[in-house]
Amino acid sequence: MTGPAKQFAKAIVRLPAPTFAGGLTTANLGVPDYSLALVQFNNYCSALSECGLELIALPADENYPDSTFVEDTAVFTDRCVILTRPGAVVRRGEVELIAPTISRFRTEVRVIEDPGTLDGGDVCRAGSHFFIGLSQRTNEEGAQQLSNYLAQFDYTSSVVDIRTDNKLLHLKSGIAYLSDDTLVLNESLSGNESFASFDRITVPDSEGYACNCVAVNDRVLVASGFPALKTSLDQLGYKTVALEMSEFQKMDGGLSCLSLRF
Ligand code: CIR
Repeated sequence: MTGPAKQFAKAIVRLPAPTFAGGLTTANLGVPDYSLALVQFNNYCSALSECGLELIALPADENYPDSTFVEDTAVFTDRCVILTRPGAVVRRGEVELIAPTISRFRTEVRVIEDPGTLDGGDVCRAGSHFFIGLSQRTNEEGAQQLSNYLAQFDYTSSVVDIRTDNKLLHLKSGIAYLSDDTLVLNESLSGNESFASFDRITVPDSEGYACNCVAVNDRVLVASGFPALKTSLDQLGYKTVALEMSEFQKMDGGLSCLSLRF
């Protein structure tokens, strides 16, 4: 139905800024260590390169502590790219900052406009279908604008309301599409009827952070320290690559947030 995982050729990343610890967070896991964040970021970039991706690495911008989480600024598809309007006002300038780079790779560029808000972390592509999370960051107008743009390019979409789930910042905090109609899902989402037709790998609440894994070509990047999900994926034949993410977890960020893959 939705088909194999997307094959990616490139990824845009942005170096964490020295002001990284000043970003938004609800995690209560302490202050991130900037030097360690840089090490973890470099390992993440190496893993993407080993998956065969060419990296477009942008410089740090200390005016935007969360700007390393580039995923929230755009939604890439094969046919178009949609620039977002992040729900957190302090992050809105990140879109303008990255737009010239993004526009180099797609001629069809659309923009989410006021009063819509949308974070890329709320958008999960599953083949030619896109799940759009309604969250504390993405509102109904933003989701509707994205859905309209996607329809113009023959993609389908549906909305998943996670506004009452206080464990999920974004939809992709609790869901990842692997390939061939298989989803990794947080316990709280796995019974949601939106996903009923998919094969589901359910992640226990104790490993909630691990849901944000990323299928990149023939591998799946997973956060280190979450053995239940890694073991399930290994047993199903996925080639997993475990990466330390502790410093990004402290800022509510996961593996998908650190790159725009296309
Ligand atoms: C924020 O709260 O906006 C950042 N500290 C974390 C963003 C994580 N992005 C994502 O899940 N796509």
